[in-house]
Amino acid sequence: MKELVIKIEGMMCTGCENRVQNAVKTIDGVEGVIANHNDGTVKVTLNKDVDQKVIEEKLEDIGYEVKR
Ligand SMILES: [Cu+2]
Repeated sequence: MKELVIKIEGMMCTGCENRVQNAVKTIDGVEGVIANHNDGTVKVTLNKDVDQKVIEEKLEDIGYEVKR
């Protein structure tokens, strides 16, 4: 089990957290997602190898800026 922590800009409320969580959960290999709008983190637990870029692109697709 691998965990990634990605920082993004633009989450303002728990609605955003849910939106992020639901979007990232659709990616194959993602076991769980916890988004926190207070610190802008998205913690992703993986059950197989997933390129971090795939997750970052998904976050950008739904309108958040990934901090690299
Ligand atoms: Cu929001």
